Amino acid sequence: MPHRKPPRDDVTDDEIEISKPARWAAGIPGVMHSLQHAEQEMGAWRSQSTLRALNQKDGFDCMSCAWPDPPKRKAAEFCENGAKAVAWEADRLRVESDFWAAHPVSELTTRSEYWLGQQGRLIEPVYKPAGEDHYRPIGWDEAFDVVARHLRSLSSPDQATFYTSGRTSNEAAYVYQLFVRSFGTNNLPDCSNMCHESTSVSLAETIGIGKATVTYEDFAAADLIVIMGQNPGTNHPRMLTTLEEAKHAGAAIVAVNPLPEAGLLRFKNPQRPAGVVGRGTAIADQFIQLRLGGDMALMQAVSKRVIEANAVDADFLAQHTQGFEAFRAHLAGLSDDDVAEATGVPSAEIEEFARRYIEADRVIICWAMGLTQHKHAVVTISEIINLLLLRGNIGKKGAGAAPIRGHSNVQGDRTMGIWEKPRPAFIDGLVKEFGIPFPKEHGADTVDSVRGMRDGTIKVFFAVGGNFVSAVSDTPVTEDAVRRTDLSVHVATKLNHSHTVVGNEALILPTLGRTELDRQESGEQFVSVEDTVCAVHSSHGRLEPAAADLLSEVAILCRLARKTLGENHPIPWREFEANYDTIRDRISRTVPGCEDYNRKVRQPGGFTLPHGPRDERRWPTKSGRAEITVNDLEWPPCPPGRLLLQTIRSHDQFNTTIYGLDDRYRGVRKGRRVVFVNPVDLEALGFADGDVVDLHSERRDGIDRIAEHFRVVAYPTARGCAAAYFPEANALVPLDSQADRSGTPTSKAIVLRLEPARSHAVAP
Ligand SMILES: Nc1nc2c(c(=O)[nH]1)N[C@H]1C(S)=C(S)[C@@H](COP(=O)(O)OP(=O)(O)OC[C@H]3O[C@@H](n4cnc5c(=O)[nH]c(N)nc54)[C@H](O)[C@@H]3O)O[C@H]1N2
Ligand SMILES: Nc1nc2c(c(=O)[nH]1)N[C@H]1C(S)=C(S)[C@@H](COP(=O)(O)OP(=O)(O)OC[C@H]3O[C@@H](n4cnc5c(=O)[nH]c(N)nc54)[C@H](O)[C@@H]3O)O[C@H]1N2
Ligand SMILES: [Mo]
Repeated sequence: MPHRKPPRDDVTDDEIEISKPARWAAGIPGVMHSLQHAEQEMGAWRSQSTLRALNQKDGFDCMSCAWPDPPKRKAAEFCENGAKAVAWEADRLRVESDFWAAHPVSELTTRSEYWLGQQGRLIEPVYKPAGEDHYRPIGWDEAFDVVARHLRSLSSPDQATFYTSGRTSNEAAYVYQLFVRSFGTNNLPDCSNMCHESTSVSLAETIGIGKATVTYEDFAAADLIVIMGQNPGTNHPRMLTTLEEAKHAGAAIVAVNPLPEAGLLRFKNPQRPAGVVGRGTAIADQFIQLRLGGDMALMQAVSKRVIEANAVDADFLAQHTQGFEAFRAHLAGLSDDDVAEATGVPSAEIEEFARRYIEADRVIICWAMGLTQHKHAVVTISEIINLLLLRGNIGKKGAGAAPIRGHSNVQGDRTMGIWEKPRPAFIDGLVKEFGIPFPKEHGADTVDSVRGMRDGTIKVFFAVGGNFVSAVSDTPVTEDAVRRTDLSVHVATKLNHSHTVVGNEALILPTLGRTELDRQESGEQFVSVEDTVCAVHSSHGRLEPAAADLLSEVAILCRLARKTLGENHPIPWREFEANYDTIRDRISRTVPGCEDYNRKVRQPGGFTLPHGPRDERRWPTKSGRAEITVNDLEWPPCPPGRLLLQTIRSHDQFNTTIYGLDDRYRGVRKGRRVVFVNPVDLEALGFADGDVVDLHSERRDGIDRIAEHFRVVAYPTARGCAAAYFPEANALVPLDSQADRSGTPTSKAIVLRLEPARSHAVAP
């Protein structure tokens, strides 16, 4: 049995160490750090051979982020954080059978995510019966019986909700949505609801398809790349290599962010000998430090200047768009004072940005959570599209809209039908293929599901992956909601906090990870995934499974379908489980763009899904044209004496999975309960660096939401803004504080009041 120093679960904030934020990202420390992590968890040999297969054409897809693989792979095509994700999954430790008797649920729920993740891989199904405080091992068959019994006893299929986190493969996602819809509901919430939903809503409306309009190759062909609300150095580290290549090919880069993130400033490439010494590559030619939520104003201000300078692409506008005249008229009334208040950015900087935009023939605009998690997120993204359309920057080489997705297969899951609001045509296709009815009424998204559980209309919670209660907002409300269910079920690789927040009965069903060999009746299987630029390819696990009787996600879902729907159900679940090719045959026939899927996905490097606007400037909107939209300017209000708080990721986490307690680039070590505030604001509010405070979130509902005991860090964020880590700060986001029309929790715009801490010692 491998040994590892037992993780400490008693770290207090008093140990937090703060130093200066880094000025550059990824170099020797990046690589060293990842190897250290990997060897500790996987062992030296396994880590070498596993990491070598990561993101190679015949290897497995990295489960960290959705950044694409380059057409020409390097020998080591992974980043520090990908290596951490692999090491975390390929852990040699196991949660052994006696663990469950030793640790009651009431104790586990007080443990940190860090501690839970460090217990090792889950290897057998466990069940917590009603009225008991312990999980206990249970057979697979019995476990499926428990779920099927609950599902069949519901008075309506809508009394169950089925969550997906974006690590699920295309094959598992397809089978999952088929099972859930055969059962009779569209309650298919997913992590997208909390992530890029605002993007999907805006793009569907403006260009007719909710996905990026660029391919990997476009980056090297761009004249200008704008990176808004995204921290690639931590969250998409391989993107830095792409940006570096684009810079060498002549692109300029503008970064728009309230924080001077290390990866946006300067990059030292660990894959090149020259990268690890010397000064590396400066990334951003212009850094616009704007106030949280000021992006809509910035986009409108730049669009206005483009129009005033007569720099629009009139032919493109006439041929491909509608709404330009109304947009021009609307922007004529844009007030400079409003722009200044919303952005906090001097007008000279906006002029410079506008000049760069006008001078560039090919422009890509990238964005991520800094834009999608605001109340006015959808219209903010629509303003990006407006600006791109003005100069024909969609559907040409080196240009386009580039939402950068989070989870490695979040986009593929949607393509496969994981969506609570399916298109009628998609459902019609399923009906035609399988010859049985499927529901069309929209189902519950993530926040709706919490409301349903809270109000008693949803009684069964089922999750394939993810960490629902830690990822959703208003933590105490969400926890309480799940505790009201009759049954909560998690399909997972490792323990997390959601598994300890249980319904009356609860199950944890362990599963194979993406690194592992997946053997079924017909032999070794592979799965497929889609990245953020619509490239679909196969992924082959390499390692021996963590335990002999672990089931794949596909197997779990097929067996559950058989138990729930009966052995005579017309969908061939048994065949699906035995041979994933049979699933892909159905994908070919029912998912647009996936025709001949089995062949195409086997090509080295896979294939790219068709995309009307990108490929041929064909716009699948209602009007058949790209829509230039008119949107009234919005930005988040912040009363005097308050700050706007955003919740972000540290360098040592993947969402709710905490790999370690350091955030190297931001100069934080040994702790996570920190709040970053501009020193001028700190002084004005009567606080100082090093103070310990409670964070209070203010909302008109009168409820005082509190996250206790945070160390104040004086930090060069934009004035009036603050930042703390997710998920520690999720308790501060009110459940009903959601983006208009997309429903995404507003995790980047919380009205914050600082108060001296009432208590001391709080768990990390
Ligand atoms: N290592 C690692 N990789 C990951 C993840 C992880 O947790 N760890 N998570 C994955 C997932 S699911 C996702 S969705 C992505 C997330 O990737 P990111 O979107 O980069 O993640 P966040 O940490 O939320 O960072 C948001 C960034 O936007 C900035 N920002 C916040 N508000 C605003 C605003 O109003 N305007 C502008 N212009 N900027 C703003 C913040 O300062 C920060 O730099 O990463 C994916 N990759
Ligand atoms: N305040 C605040 N809240 C946020 C955000 C924010 O920026 N601020 N970001 C939001 C975003 S962008 C997202 S995407 C969500 C993320 O929400 P989720 O996707 O629900 O959360 P994760 O932390 O990614 O889920 C990690 C868990 O997935 C399980 N897992 C890992 N690999 C596998 C696998 O191969 N199979 C299975 N079945 N399980 C596996 C493990 O048990 C692990 O603990 O959080 C959202 N919440
Ligand atoms: Mo995400």
